[in-house]
Amino acid sequence: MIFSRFFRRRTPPSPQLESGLKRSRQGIFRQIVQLFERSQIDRELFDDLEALLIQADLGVATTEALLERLQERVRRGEVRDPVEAREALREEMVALLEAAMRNRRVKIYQRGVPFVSLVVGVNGTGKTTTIAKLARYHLDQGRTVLLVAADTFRAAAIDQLKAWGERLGVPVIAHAPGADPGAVVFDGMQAAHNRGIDVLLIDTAGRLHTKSNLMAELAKIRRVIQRHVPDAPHEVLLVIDATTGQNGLNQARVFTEAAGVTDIALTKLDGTAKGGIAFAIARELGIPIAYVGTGEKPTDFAEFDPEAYVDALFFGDEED
Ligand SMILES: Nc1nc2c(ncn2[C@@H]2O[C@H](COP(=O)(O)OP(=O)(O)OP(=O)(O)O)[C@@H](O)[C@H]2O)c(=O)[nH]1
Ligand SMILES: [Mg+2]
Repeated sequence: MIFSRFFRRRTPPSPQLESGLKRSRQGIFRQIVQLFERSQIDRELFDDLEALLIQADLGVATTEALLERLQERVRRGEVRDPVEAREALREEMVALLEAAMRNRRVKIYQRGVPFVSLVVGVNGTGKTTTIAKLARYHLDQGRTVLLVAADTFRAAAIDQLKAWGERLGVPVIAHAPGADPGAVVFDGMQAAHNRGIDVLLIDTAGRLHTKSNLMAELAKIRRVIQRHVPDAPHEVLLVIDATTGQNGLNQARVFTEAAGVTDIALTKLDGTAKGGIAFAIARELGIPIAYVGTGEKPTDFAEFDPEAYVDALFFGDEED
């Protein structure tokens, strides 16, 4: 793709991001890049761009907002040809992600004082896998980690977390299936305190059969956490499966009301060509994306960076 060379690439993406966004980059975003090979900016260009952005899962509202900004720059005479339009699109996409990043709470890790991360989300979105990735990430930063199996709904869920704990060499606090999640969290908080653990990662059940059930359970877990550490949880991480598209956004709204979500982990980006969902999340929820999941292994994970994300959508294949 010759035209991709015209982009100014400022942030080298991690190999995880580069391979994780491959499907998006080689699918819809390649077509977007190709749109700007035309000789002039016209109505058709904007119409085609609109269709592709919606197809990439940005959602109608976010697509309209982006096009509006772009058209405004054309009207003001800042953007005069397709190459400038493409660069402007890239800038506006980065700005959109950065706006949500401004709502980010600073994460302060203190040795021996547990940083409490509550991981929530719908069934199968990748909560437990993301916890394994986070454990790996914190271990790499030299922090001690404890996992808490507060998804007591299924025996397999507890076993899955224990298996990750063994593989990563990290202790896991678990009770029998069907136990009270609040009681498991209580033990987890106490263990973290007694052992001087730096990071506590709490796995929760994802079932959503009634919203009031979910709210009550998460509220109880929060109360138990706060009895030990009043300003915790320091992070309420909502895990969203990128392959579920706009549906994921609706789930996110429910969890945001129920759990006071502070950050998002966007998973399974490797399994979709619709990496545009990140923009819809950022604009419509205003919640920062903290991490992305790009595969099933603990290392298939990256801290979110708006520029690196946008750049990995637009280019990155050496063979192009
Ligand atoms: N390709 C890919 N698969 C992933 C990713 N994250 C998780 N998975 C897979 O998605 C499936 C579900 O992941 P889990 O971590 O068990 O999801 P969960 O949210 O804990 O599910 P429940 O406990 O049933 O609510 C597993 O097969 C994971 O290996 C990712 O980033 N990429
Ligand atoms: Mg799970």
